[in-house]
Amino acid sequence: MPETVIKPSAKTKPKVERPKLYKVILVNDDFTPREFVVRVLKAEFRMSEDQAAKVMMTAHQRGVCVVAVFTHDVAETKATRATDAGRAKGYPLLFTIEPEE
Ligand code: NFA
Repeated sequence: MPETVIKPSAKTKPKVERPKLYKVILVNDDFTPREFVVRVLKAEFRMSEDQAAKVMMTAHQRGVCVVAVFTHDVAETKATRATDAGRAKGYPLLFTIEPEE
């Protein structure tokens, strides 16, 4: 018995949306100890000692350094946690986020 095949009248556009990405930025200051910045980068962003030291020194010398790129939620959570880790010790350490491109 032949089947009736109903063809969709309109094609649905396959839409695979990529989430917008955000950079987490480390901002230099004159007070937070270098070793503390490195410790926070290792703990919150799972960096090696070498990676963390490079990022810290780049921010120290240039004013800012991109730490990593994440979806909005993750970027915001990590930036907040890392900033709070400094605040808990009385340091003005600051991590901000900004949209990529
Ligand atoms: N500039 C800080 C110091 O000399 C170190 C630092 C680097 C702080 C990067 C914040 C961000 N102790």
